[in-house]
Amino acid sequence: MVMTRRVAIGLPVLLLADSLGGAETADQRNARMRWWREARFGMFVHWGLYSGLAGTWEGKPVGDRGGMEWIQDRVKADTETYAKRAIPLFQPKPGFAREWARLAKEAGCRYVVVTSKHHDGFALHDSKVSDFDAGSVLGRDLIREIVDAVRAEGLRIGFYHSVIDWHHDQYEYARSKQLPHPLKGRPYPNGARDHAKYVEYLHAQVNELVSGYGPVDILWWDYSAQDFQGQEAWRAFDLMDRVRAKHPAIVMNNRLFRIPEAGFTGMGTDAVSARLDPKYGDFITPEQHIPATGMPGVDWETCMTMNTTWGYSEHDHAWKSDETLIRNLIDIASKGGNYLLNIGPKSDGSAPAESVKAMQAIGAWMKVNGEAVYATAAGPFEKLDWGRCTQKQLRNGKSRLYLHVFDWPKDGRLVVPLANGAGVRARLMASGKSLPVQATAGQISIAVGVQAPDRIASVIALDLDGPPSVAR
Ligand code: JFZ
Repeated sequence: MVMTRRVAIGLPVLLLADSLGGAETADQRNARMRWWREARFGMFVHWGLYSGLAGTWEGKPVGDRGGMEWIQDRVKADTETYAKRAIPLFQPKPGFAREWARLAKEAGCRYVVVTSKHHDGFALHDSKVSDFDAGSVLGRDLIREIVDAVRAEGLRIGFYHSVIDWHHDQYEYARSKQLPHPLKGRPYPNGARDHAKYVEYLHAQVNELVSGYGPVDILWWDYSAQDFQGQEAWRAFDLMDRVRAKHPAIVMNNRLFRIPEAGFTGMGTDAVSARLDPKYGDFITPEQHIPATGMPGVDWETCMTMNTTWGYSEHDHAWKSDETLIRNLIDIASKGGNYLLNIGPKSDGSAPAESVKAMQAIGAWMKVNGEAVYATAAGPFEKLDWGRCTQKQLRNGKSRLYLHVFDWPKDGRLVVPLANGAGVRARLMASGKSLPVQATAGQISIAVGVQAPDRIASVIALDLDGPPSVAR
């Protein structure tokens, strides 16, 4: 049978699409993406051999900014040297995964994406096609431990999987000028390489990850270059088909490719555009920044570190404040995107104290205001001086706006540029208290009092009898 680009999602009506060899319909895609869109908030985890090195090499800090998960490339070490230093330091404690899962749950995350393999090529699962993996080195299947813990908290699980692989002796790193490699510029130490053999290995390891761990909800690929990407570099379409054959409802990002049709305008973490043909993936991945106007018309997720490194570094103390992290979450949701916020656990799996504190602060805010983030859509206003807005459609044509107030009005009156505000009902999310509303031409004024309930962001719910009409 010819495998279509989209394997039917398994509902009878969807099998028709597959049997007709058709692509997934918009309704089918919306049904598959629904949980992800409603989730809005996930926890990213970067953890591997680099975590034990912690940004230190030969007793000296490699730096105090930037990704220390790249330490092997930053010190230009070959895999043998890197492994010899890093493996003895990588000592996952029992129960590390349960701590992660509980932290994600407490923070209000709905999914967890963990690095099954980063660029160094070390696999966290017990791989039968590699000896550079947790099974061979530790006698443990760390992915199994993580998947079980995440599911036990009722969260969705995703794998970040790097197609770049600095350890594999058939990976032809000279094929790209843009992709990094610790040996770049030097001849292959083992003579001629056959990249097709590496791609076979890549597919075999991905097949292990989508075959042995139950339902996988997200495949977070990373990353391609303009000069080496897609089917040529990774047999990308075959890889996506292989994954979808096992998990028809899985959600995948766009990073197997680096072309305009896949949402890329060049290299660099902000070289993204709101253009995505679903055959290249399901969502766009702005990294370390929030697109100023969101990415209308496509699914997107901003991934971000809490300091400046994805993998743990004992030298990076540039932690973002709770205010910044919570307002990022709100800003992203107000533009219709997801927030994938990273923790970089230490070599034993414990999360840095600063990360725990930040995730707990976010969780405390979400406990009160989560309704204003989960399952919301981008707000209708282009710009609000005092904060952000998310919205929901309610039954029988009614709608609800969530006003996230960052700067509380000193005069106690919050002005909203709503043209059809007559009869609107306002209440404070924190207390449920109703608030008086005056509607005049082209705006409403809500008597909110002079004391903000939350110094970071206070939410007011506005119920309308129809869709909002924004004053021009
Ligand atoms: C990639 C990884 O290199 C990084 O370590 C981390 O895992 C992040 C989430 O994903 O970051 C990138 C990807 C692409 C570019 C730069 C950093 N690029 O195209 O310049």
